[in-house]
Amino acid sequence: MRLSRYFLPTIKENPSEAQIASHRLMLRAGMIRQGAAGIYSWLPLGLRVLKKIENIVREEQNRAGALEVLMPTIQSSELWEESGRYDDYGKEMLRIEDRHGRNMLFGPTNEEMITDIFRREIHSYKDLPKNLYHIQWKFRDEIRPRFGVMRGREFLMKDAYSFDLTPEEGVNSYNAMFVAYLRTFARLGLKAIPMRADTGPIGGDLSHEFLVIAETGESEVFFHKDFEGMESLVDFPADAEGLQAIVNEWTTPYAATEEMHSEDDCPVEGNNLIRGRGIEVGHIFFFGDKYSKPMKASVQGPEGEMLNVQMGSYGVGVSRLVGGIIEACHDENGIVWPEAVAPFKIGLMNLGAKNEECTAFCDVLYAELEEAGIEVLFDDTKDGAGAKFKNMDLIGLPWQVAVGPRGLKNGVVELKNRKTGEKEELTKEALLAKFTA
Ligand code: P5A
Repeated sequence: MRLSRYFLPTIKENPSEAQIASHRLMLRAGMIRQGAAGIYSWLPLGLRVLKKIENIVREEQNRAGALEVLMPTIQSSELWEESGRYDDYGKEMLRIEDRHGRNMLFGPTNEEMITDIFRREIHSYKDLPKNLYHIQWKFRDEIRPRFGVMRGREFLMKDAYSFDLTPEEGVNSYNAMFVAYLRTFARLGLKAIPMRADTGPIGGDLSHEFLVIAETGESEVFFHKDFEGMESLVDFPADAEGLQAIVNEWTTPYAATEEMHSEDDCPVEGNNLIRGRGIEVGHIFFFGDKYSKPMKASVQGPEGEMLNVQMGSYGVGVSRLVGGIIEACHDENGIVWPEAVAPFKIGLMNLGAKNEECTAFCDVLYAELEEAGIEVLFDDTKDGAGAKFKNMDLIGLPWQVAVGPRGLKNGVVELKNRKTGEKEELTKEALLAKFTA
C-alpha cells in the first residue's frame, strides 16, 4: 500500500479526551474516530488489526470444533421475555420500537437467540454436542463508556454457545473453550490469566475471566507468581482427559479478581502473591439449564426421555483486544505491534523522494516485496525524513526499511526492528532473502 493513496490521518499531539495509552495511540495512529460516546468508526489501519485479531480468534474456535454462524444485531424482545431477562437486563439494553410498535433491542449478547435456533432444529441427543459461535457487534448502554474501545457501548464480540446432553459433557465443552482461549491469547502475543469469576447477568456457577495484566486494567487482580513462568501456547489436546489436564494445570495456582478475592481465605503467602491490574479480554460460563429450562430447549435422550440441554457461553472482546494489545505493546514513541496482528509487516520509507534514483529504487523494492506476498506500507510521500521516522514509530509496524541516497551509494538500505530498535544495513537482495526465507 502506498501511503500517498492511503487514508492514515495521524495526529501529532496527544488528544485531550484520551486518558490511557491505547486510546491515545489509536486516535493518534489514525485507527479509529469517535461517532458518539463509546461508539467508533474503524479507519483502514485500525480495521486491518481488528480483522487480524478476528481471524486468529476464528481459527482457534474452528480448531476447537465450534461452528461459525452469524446472527443479527437486532433482536425481538419476545425471546428475552421467555428467558426472564427482558426486565433483568435494565438500562444496559438499548430498546427500540419498530414501526408496528413491536419491542426490539440491539443485542447485548445472544443466549436467547441461539437457544431458540437450537430448540427449533435439534431434537435428539444423537446430534450433540454442538458449539455455535459468531463474531458480531453488540450494544451495551454502559453507564461509563471510557478508554476508547476498551469499554465501548458498541463493541465486537466473539460469542460461542455449547449444547450437551449431560453436565459432564458440558464441562468438557467448557474445557475445550478454556484451552482455545489460552491458545488464542498466546497467538495474539498476550499472556491472559484465567481467574475464577462472578457470573453476573449471564448466570451459572462455573466461570472464568481471562485477564491480561496491565497497569491501566479496570479490574484489580491477585495471582500466584507461578503464572509468570507458564507457557500458554499449549497444543490443543485430542481428548477429554487432555483438555482436563490443561485446565487443571491452569486453575491450580491461585488467581482471583477483586470480587472473588478475600484476604482471609487467600492461600498464597507473602511474596508469592502478585497484586496488579488486568484487562478482561475473555469470559466463559457454564450455566447448565438456565436458558434451556424456561425456553424448553430439550432433546430426546438414549432412553427416550426428554432432557433439557446443558449449555455454556464463551465471549472474547475482539474490539477490546485491539486496545488491550496496545496497552501491553507500546513505548514512548508509539505502538509496537506483535507480528501476528500488525496491520503491515514492513514500513518502507523513501527518504529521497525528490531524488529520481532513490525513488526508482524504492518503486522496484516495493513491487518486489508485494510480489513476495509481504504486507508493506510504503511511505512514498514528500514529507521530510524526521516526520517519516516519527510516523512509522507511531504506527508501530514490526520492521522499518529506510532507503536514502547516501546508503544507496554503497548499495544498502537500513532495516530497523521496531521492538528492539536494532538496525542493520543490507543490500536489497539480502533484505528480500530475509523476508522471503
Ligand atoms: C459470553 C458470551 C457474555 O456476554 N455471553 C456471550 C457471555 N460475557 S461478557 O463477559 O459479558 O462479555 C464477553 C467479553 O466481551 C467484552 N466486553 C466488552 N468489550 C468492550 N466494551 C464493552 N463494553 C464490553 N463488555 C464486554 C469483554 O472482553 C468480555 O470478556
